[in-house]
Amino acid sequence: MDDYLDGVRAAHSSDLIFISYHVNWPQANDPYYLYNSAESNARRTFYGVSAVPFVAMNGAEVSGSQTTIGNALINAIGGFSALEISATGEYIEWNRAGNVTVTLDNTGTLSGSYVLRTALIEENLYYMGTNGHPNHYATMRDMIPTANGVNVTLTPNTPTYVDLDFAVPEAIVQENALLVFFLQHPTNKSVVNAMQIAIPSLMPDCPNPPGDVGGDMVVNVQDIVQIVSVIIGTTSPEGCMIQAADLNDDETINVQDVVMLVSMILGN
Ligand SMILES: [Ca+2]
Ligand SMILES: [Ca+2]
Repeated sequence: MDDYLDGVRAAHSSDLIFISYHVNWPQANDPYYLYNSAESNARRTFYGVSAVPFVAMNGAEVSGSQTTIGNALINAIGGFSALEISATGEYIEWNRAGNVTVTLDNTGTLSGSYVLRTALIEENLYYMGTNGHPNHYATMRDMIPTANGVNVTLTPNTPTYVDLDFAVPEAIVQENALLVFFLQHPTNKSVVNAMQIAIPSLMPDCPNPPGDVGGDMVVNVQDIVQIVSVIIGTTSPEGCMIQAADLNDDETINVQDVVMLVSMILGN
């Protein structure tokens, strides 16, 4: 079943968004369950799952043969949604934190209470489970801010905006991480729409060169003053400043970076 769904997913990667919640069976020590068992359990309980494999679509279980399940997913592609989800924001690789503004563009008649849920998922995990399935995709690592999501009240023909702060913990490979946003009805569990955004696409494209801590596009003695002020805490570093200051790319700004900057300026 897992292999089959992986195939469906690969064949329709631009149309289908998956989130894989790992549970404690058949294997109680599944590392992706143990990593965030509280939120995996919260999602399992929400859907009333008591056995796996379990596929939920629009809040309801899709059961039957794997072909039946796969076809149900494929047939849902292209379905109309009166609400579009988009997100913009910034993620700073260095401090592994970011912020996004999610727009729920309600161009139709949807109204009332919904829940915006956001999952931080990780692709391309490898762990040989007791079920013989080693490759794990779209694995839920964290729910932002929690598995409860954010309650929103929709008004017809009116966009709703949700601001979210998030972090990508050390255990997760940033380049393989994505945020999945989905708007869900709180009781019938139907999903109005979903979208996902890759974490690397939120990383700022810095115009300033390495060493240009001040951001004036020139690397000179002023940048030494600026990097020192970052280190002693006089300046709180932001996006491109951080990237330019961390010259040895070890995700820390310290005296080693100052040494490199000085030698850069001296032309050594
Ligand atoms: Ca500069
Ligand atoms: Ca450094």
